[in-house]
Amino acid sequence: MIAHRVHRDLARAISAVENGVTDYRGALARFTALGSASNGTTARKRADVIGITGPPGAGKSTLVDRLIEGVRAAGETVAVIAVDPSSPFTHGAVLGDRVRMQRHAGDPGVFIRSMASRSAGGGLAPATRDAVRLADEAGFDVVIVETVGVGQVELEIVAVADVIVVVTVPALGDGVQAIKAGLTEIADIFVVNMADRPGANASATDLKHMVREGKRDIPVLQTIAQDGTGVPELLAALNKKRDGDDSNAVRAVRFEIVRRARDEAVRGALAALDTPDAAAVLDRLRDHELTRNDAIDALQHIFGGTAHAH
Ligand SMILES: Nc1nc2c(ncn2[C@@H]2O[C@H](COP(=O)(O)OP(=O)(O)O)[C@@H](O)[C@H]2O)c(=O)[nH]1
Ligand SMILES: [Mg+2]
Repeated sequence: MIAHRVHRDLARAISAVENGVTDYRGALARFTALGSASNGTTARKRADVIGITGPPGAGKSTLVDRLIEGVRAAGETVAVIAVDPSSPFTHGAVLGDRVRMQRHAGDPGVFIRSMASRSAGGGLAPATRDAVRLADEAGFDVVIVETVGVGQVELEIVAVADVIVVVTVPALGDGVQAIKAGLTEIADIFVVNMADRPGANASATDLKHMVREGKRDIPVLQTIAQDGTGVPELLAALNKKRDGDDSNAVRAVRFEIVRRARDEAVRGALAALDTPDAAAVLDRLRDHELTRNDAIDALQHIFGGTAHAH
């Protein structure tokens, strides 16, 4: 069980990282209940982080609610971080998530937190990763991260999750196509939710065919999140992945290294754009002395020079 003060400190620590007041380490130092929860004499097992991603409305939150139930029934504690990529000012879906999982409020073995994803490009905000680590420090056995799968977001879940469940729904039409565009690389388990709707078998069969073309063995399951049908099978598949080898760690580290390189390159480009040389090119662009392509070529030249100078 997780002590009340740990819940309180975890909530405060996540707010602090979300608001940019501090980072993960700073939060640990400030909210000491988190550290003391995990700084026992014996080495503590890290939390298993389960990523749940898929299109809006696929039933992810409903499914997470069922998973909470299953994890608790097995005697484990669980923290849920629900990331909503919509505007931080319109907490609509975030509120919806809270309502859906509300029945677990009051259970000290369950922590639920919604976060707005504010990073540019709709990616998982760095605060999300910090929140996951803080929930781990707080001593939860399982951390579930729900993200709306849009473009980069479902890829970024790779960096935080040990197991990734991609949730889809029957007969999305081009849904399977969209999934083909990269999701087979990140999915450890496919779920066709809303199996009470027509087309579920066909969708599952499509996915199974697709999986067979790839190298990895990805189970394809059907669920009805609303009544819990198929959830025991999903829990079993999750437990099997949790007990398996840590191949996802390799993937996560690769992803993180590439991400850092990309961030570094972006910082470099922004700095180069701030130089007087670049400003002069942009002035000439504004004054119609250069075309856009000319300006881009000129700036590339400057960036190349900057890169060599370093
Ligand atoms: N028919 C049906 N509806 C479902 C199922 N699972 C969830 N829903 C409903 O679908 C809507 C969206 O669910 P939600 O969990 O918020 O989806 P999310 O946006 O992916 O988190 C809600 O009204 C749910 O009650 C299901 O298996 N079958
Ligand atoms: Mg949701």
